[in-house]
Amino acid sequence: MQELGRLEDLPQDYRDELKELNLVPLWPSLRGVLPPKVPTRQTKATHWPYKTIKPLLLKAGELTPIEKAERRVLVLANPGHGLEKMQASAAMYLGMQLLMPGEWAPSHRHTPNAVRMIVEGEGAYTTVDGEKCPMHRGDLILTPTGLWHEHGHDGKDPVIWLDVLDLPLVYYMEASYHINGERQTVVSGLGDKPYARGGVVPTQVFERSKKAYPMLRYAWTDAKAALLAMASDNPALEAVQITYVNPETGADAENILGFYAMLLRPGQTLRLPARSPAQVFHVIEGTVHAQIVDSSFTLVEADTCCAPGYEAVTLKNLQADKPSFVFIADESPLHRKLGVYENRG
Ligand code: 1HN
Repeated sequence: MQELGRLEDLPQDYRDELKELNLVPLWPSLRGVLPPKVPTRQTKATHWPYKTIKPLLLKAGELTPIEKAERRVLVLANPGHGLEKMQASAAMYLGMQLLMPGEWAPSHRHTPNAVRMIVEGEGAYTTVDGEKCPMHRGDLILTPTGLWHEHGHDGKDPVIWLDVLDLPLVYYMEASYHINGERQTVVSGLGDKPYARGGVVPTQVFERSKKAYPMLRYAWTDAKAALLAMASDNPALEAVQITYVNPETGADAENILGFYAMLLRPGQTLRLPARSPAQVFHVIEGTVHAQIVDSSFTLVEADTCCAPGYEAVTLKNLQADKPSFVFIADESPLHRKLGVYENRG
């Protein structure tokens, strides 16, 4: 490939004049922004073991009252991006959040979309758009863009969950902001109940539901049952995976990031193709080995890791006698909408 001219090749007075006028020559930087064949990725394969996070998060519970934190979170920051950027990948933010019994994280809404995957503890809830969503281990709760949300805790033990947001992207777009609100009035009923049976949705006899996000809570008991049914119904099915979708449209549950749950059969090794979006893996149940580029991680329950895009990932269930279950978040909806999605096999 043709070597392009360097900045140093240009006379200093010419460079100074360009700089003064807020002008930059493209050719010294062209290969940097448009590298051959594979993008440059700052996202490094990174493993965050839960056993190292939990004591530090509980310590934060002693050091910082909820009133001083609003959200008591330790951010899972990818060192490839620089820790201060608070990003797991180009578009994904990850954090582990702690709520102690009796605490309340006040109502707000913001432009980035969030989900939470409940890791540990009983008795907490998130109220989203007036709907009180109970939190149990493995449940997925959406707080999509613009919807009011607040967290409360009526139980006895600390509750911890994993937050996944598209914050890095929305911030990069200069579109990230929040509004604080009042404690929400809870409306009766659980929004996910009418959607808990596959293939049937409520009929809108008189008017279409105006809710852009009809389902805000995806119970782990339902997701797990679907995975177990898929696995037993089709023993030859290689990848036993479900996508969290909007049940009214069939589209991804949120607009920017995609969310999935996977069952790895006892002892199964599964090679996931090299696709353009970065991915996050979080073990809901079991023990999984992940091979990502030159890194290999042993993920036990509640561990989280991330993988850059354009790389194959091999997952192996280290349990020989039981399935393991993995929650996956990725940037697929974003890549597909922007037309840059690739599957390179
Ligand atoms: C947020 O609103 C929550 O509501 C958690 O629990 C983490 C990280 C960045 C920006 C907003 C929450 C967040 C966040």
